[in-house]
Amino acid sequence: MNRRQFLKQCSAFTGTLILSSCTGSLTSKKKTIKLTAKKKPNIIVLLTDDLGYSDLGCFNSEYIKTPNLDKLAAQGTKFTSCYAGAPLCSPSRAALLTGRNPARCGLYSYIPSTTTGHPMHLKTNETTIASILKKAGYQTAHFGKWHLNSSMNPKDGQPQPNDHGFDYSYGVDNYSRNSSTHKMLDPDNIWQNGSPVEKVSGLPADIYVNNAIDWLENKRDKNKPFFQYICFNEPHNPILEAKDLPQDIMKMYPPPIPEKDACYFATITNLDRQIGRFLKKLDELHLKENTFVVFLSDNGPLRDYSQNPLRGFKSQCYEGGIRTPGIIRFPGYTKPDTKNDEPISFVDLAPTFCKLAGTKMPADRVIDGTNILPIIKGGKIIRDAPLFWYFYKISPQAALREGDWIMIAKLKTEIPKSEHAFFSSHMKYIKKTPLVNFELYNVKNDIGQKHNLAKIETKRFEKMKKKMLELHKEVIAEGYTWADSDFKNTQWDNRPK
Ligand SMILES: [Ca+2]
Repeated sequence: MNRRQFLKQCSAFTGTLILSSCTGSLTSKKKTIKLTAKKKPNIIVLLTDDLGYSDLGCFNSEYIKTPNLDKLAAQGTKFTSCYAGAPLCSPSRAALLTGRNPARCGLYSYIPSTTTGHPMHLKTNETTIASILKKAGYQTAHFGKWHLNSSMNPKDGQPQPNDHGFDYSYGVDNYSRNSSTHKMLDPDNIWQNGSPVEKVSGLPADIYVNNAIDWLENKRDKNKPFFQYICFNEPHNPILEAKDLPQDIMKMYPPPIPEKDACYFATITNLDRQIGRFLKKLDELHLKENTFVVFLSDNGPLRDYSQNPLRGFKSQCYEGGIRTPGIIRFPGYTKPDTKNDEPISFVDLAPTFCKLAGTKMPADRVIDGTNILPIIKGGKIIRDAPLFWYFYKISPQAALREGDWIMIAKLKTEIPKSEHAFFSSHMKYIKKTPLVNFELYNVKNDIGQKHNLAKIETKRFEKMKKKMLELHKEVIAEGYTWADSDFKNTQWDNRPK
């Protein structure tokens, strides 16, 4: 029985059974955790952009100073096998918000930036965790990079954060940018709840933390729980220039460190400083104890060395593209200064937040993630299906993790590199191209994926290959087909057919 048939069968039973079976939380029943807090916990996601696995002090960076995130890790748990939803921005964010493989949601690649009218977006028939939490009595607020549509102007007709369950939104479609200087400094493309905001002075991390603090202090109803989804632009390219960064931070990275590297390091240290300012405000507002905080990166880095000791980069399904630094602090659940190497993924967040809020994920669709509270508490779970990644653009295009093992595969042919954006003509390729060249790694012993054990672990290889092929077939069959008509009257029409 495949998972879709299973889902169909589930729907004959009661809601409780549907949820527990289809999200894999039957297993977690064995280790039931009762939420004893009278008040529903607040939930905060701190999401960075293209931050590498070794770009934080607490994740073994040789150079980059991140005292505030190191402190957060010391107060909670560092997750060393934490996976993004995809090796690229838009699909990864779709996975975080829906708990589903992004290909199921029709998010196959990044959404080209601002005013281009690219049609790909997160459709409103997807149910986000913000919508679910809102129904459960939460206030929901989004800050910063959205990247699930190509325009934050509601008149352009694409769903906005407000259409996906956020009561409040203050951010940008993709980059924060000043239209005159084309820099991230002093952006003039921020939208607030569907209306444009005048130019705002400063760096994006400072601006979004200012707004997130203002929301906490002045805009929310203090009697209700909240969900803050704070999405930073840093340290994504273009890297900020030395003169635009705080000078006291630049002085931490003097020559002979090359200026380009110094600016990258300083960008992350400033990001850390802003996150520290935000966390200090949580303390001052006495919110620390009943708040679940998770820190993540949406995908691996482009910059060499930032991925160490992993293989591969952003856009690839090797570990360097999908494994991210993960930190969770949730007093009473996480033990201070602990490290956890159990695999967890963006798709697990929505089911976990549902559990925290005492509510359920939608029962009418496949949810790929699982409630990971047992892991956060130091235990283990058995998943209903292995974690699976698929990103059609760059080889290798698929990964499947089961226990300590990860299988990698490539698509039989590749889309020409010149076709960087997603076009409707790619649909045929996405739907029809088979996976080939399977590789197998034990990432517990071989985190750098240097030793392909496909010809040694033959039984495991065949078993995992079968599961990967099944999952690939399933998510591709479910994913929306973007048609030529979706691209009509946009500047993306008349592209390669
Ligand atoms: Ca990214």
